[in-house]
Amino acid sequence: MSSGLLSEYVLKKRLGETFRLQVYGEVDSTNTLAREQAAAGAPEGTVILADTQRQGRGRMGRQFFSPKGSGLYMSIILRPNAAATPLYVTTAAAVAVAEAIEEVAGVPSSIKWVNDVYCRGKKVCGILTEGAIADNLQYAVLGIGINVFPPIGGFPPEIESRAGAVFGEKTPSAAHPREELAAAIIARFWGYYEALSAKAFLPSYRKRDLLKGRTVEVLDINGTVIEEVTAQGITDDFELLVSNRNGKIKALSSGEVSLRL
Ligand code: BT5
Repeated sequence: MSSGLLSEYVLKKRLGETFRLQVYGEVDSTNTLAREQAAAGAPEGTVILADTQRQGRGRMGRQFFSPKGSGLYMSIILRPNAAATPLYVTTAAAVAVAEAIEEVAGVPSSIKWVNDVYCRGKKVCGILTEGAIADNLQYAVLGIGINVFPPIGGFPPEIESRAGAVFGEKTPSAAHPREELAAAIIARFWGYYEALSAKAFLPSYRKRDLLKGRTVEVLDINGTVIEEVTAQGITDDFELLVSNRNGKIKALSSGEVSLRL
């Protein structure tokens, strides 16, 4: 199901004047555009949204499939203080997305450590926070990509088994579901971001922890499987506690490894 281009009017009506919204049809990547604008001095709270991306990016040079008419691709420019690490930005955003999906679509959602949101066992959202660091964080760009509806023509074969859409087969009751979802995410994220170091989103993250109790494969940055572990939950600093076959517990850091379910 497709709902055409995003409505700037509806977004502005929901979000008011706090944010500087820019709504595009097609861009290379909203994160790239936001980084260019941030480097040129664009203020915090600039939000760039697009209906489709030619070169949507994931972490470590991976691609993010960004077809038109069915998804939400947005980037928010932030100028965080020293206490606000990219990891806190990412995890606050993951919680904001999961909560907004439940609010707008009524679909339960969970967080796969640390930057993916899942519905019905499938990845519906990926988050990519990028920053420019001089003495401290000059700016950060928070990028969020969501499959709101199943894409026209389906997902590409290489992600078909793992990717899903928020609404799946369900027909949304709202007139502007993508805009409602975007507005709910931005508003919720902003609430957390304004007091980021207080980590008010931590209990909500723990409630939605997809991995806790599950056995997962740990991959290094080259995608090589290092070991199989059981996830035990996250620390207060978003490290993942895991136990190996011998029951030995250690903490994994999100910058060093990724996980496969
Ligand atoms: C992410 O990376 O999932 C972060 C994606 C961030 C995308 C947003 S869209 C707005 C902004 N502008 C950008 O250019 N990027 C941000 P990662 O954890 O590395 O996951 C990438 C992997 O997810 C790929 O290698 C695929 O396996 C899978 N994938 C790609 N497209 C997907 C999609 N649409 N839905 C679900 N999974 C997908």
